[in-house]
Amino acid sequence: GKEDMKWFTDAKFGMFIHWGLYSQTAGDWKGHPTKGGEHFMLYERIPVKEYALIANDFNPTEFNARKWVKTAKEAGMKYIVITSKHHDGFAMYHSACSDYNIVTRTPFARDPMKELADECRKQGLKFGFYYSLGRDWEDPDVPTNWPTKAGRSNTWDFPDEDNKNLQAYIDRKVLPQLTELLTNYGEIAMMWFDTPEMVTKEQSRSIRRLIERLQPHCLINSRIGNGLGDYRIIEQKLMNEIDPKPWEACLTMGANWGYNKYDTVYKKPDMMIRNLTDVVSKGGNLLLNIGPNPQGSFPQQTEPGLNAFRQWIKTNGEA
Ligand code: FUL
Repeated sequence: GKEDMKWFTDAKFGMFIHWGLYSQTAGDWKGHPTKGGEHFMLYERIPVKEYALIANDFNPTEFNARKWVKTAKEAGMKYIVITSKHHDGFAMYHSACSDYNIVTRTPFARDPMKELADECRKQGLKFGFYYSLGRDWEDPDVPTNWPTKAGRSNTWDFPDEDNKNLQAYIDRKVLPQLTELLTNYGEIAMMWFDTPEMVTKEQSRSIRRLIERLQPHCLINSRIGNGLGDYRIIEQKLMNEIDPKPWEACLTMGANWGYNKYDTVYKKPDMMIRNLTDVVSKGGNLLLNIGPNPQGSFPQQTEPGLNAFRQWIKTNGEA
């Protein structure tokens, strides 16, 4: 409902976190640098079987939910949105319906989504999940057929694009995983979908219905597809004019969304502050992204920006 939008339009500023197996490889694959950042599995056409082996090394022992949430809070951010599953299909939480998940497959064996959800509640931040919808390179039934045929789906493991059945994937993975995410983690403030691509209106509707049933106050971004979201997002750009309808700009601090060790030049702190004031002055929210490193910490390059926000808030009050 309309009232559910209020915390969002009041919030102005949130933290986006891209964290997955791609954070572990950090821009390298078999000794060479890769293109595509967190999309390198697609760029390199890596078979799921091989990509899955990254999980054996995934052990971010420095991960500390209390610290992450505190860092966001001190920077003036009011909510956190984190990748529960990116395009690679790997669940960053304990999923019972797919063993391709962090608890089952990695030596880390913890559910960081649970720890973060609990910490956000404790420290008074809203918490939401990113979920890659129309791209999943682990599932055999996800065609993208866009922008050119087979442009963005896993055609090396699963070459038969024409016989992929998106509905089978939605029934087998999407709806069950959304049910888990909206049942086992307390109040979820938003579902932040990505890449709806081939998802039909009826499919978007069924996803929306499920969310409304499980968590009626959960906001849904526009990438649920087919005009069925509650608010609009823009990616890696700013808005030209004031938009009175709720919207959010997502920007990343470095060049990639997921951690990449070759990504060393981050936005200057004064640039980030100008981005925030620009977005807020036009009626939007800024969702500013950090990609945690293989140890499970925020990269040191994020510190100048985060410090600047902390200082700025002291002087100017909250955005
Ligand atoms: C894009 C994705 O392809 C990127 O990896 C990232 O998640 C960004 C926020 O959305 O569409």
